[in-house]
Amino acid sequence: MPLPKINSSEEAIKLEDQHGAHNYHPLPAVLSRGEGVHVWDVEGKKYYDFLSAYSAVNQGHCHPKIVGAMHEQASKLALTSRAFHNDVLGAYEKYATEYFGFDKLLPMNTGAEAVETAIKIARKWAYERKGVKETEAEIVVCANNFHGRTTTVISFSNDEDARRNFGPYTPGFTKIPYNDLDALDAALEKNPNVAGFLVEPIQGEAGVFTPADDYMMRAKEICNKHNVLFMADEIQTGIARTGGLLAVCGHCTCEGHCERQETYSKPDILILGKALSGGNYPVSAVLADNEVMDVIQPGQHGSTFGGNPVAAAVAVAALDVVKDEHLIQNARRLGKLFRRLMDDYIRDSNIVSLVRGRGLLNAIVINDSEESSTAWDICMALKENGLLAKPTHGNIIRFAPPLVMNEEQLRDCVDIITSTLKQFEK
Ligand code: IF1
Repeated sequence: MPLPKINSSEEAIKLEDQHGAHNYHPLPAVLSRGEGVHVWDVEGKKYYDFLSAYSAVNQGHCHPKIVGAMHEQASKLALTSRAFHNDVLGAYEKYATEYFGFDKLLPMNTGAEAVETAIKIARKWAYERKGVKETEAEIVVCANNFHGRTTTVISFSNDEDARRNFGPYTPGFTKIPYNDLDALDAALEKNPNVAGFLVEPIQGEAGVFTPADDYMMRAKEICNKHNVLFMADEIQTGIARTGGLLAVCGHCTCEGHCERQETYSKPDILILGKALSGGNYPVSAVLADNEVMDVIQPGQHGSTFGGNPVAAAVAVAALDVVKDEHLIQNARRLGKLFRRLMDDYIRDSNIVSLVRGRGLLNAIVINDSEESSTAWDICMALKENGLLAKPTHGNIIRFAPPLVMNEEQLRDCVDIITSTLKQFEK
């Protein structure tokens, strides 16, 4: 039976409400088409997408090169499982490991699966390479982290909505304050059983918290000092989003891995997802060098779809687009322009207290309580004015457009945002 045609947004929302689990509270926009920086709803209204599916659609909606690669591979060979080889996976793994500068890649599907995989690798490395006693490995994480929604991952979350009533929780995690190097050093000094430090280079869901410029570099040094794996979750910050190939690349804007990276804090374990496929297909990956990745031997980890031919073909095309269209430079340049234009507005605003971020991952803090509906109301007004964004926590609105946006479009979006905010000035 073909998918029934949806004739109105209201009809679509009713169907979801009646037949779908209520695990989200979306803005009442029912999208039916996407192209580049724009999406259209069922009634044909056009919007700028200023969320990019939480930084998955960095390359723009339905990029022809990525969709073409997906269609071609899906029409030829979609899934073999890893019980057999296929003629795409190895080529993708070679391409991606050279692209990011690591020896090996372990392919998975969702971000949370990649985080779980990284946790398993770190623990196994601790037992088999560091000499930690079996079952006593500890992983240090940061307060206000977001690394996904599987049971182990929410075990170390402090977001009550994400965690409450999902116990019993997985042990083996120590929480420290974000952006606090002394706390990291103390935690690693105190516990010789620490396997890894799992951290977001910028805390996205927490409200786009950008740490001190040298936080990643010095955290890596502290991890090295204590023989602890530095595990970077770049699922949201990676792949050009923050104006570098990775957020841990610091100020380097090279369009791929380069050795000249005095500000590059190379992770021992790199975790990718979201924009690894440009938002066209669930593709995630864990990258590491041999001395870490080789703790995984046949039969010890995997997934039905992990490394499937379509995912491999899509990821290669998605990474090509990042280079072909110079998305790193564009994100850096337009991100600076966005924050400058927003700062010009904020100077005289009483509704916005600040704008923060790096590259095209930014957020504004609304001058109201976390419990107020102001941020939501502003996003509803933005929707009416043709721009889609959504609050993260309470009074913070994240702004993350596709990285293919041009300056004229960005200026148009800033005009929409500031004119909408003016409606809420007190
Ligand atoms: C939701 C936001 C939340 C992530 C980082 C791992 C994952 C994510 C740094 C897991 C996923 C998504 C999940 C989505 C909303 C969005 C999100 F931060 F991006 F806004 F929730 F915090 N590491 N982030 O950001 O990847 O399994 O989703 O592929 O769950 O509501 P995933």
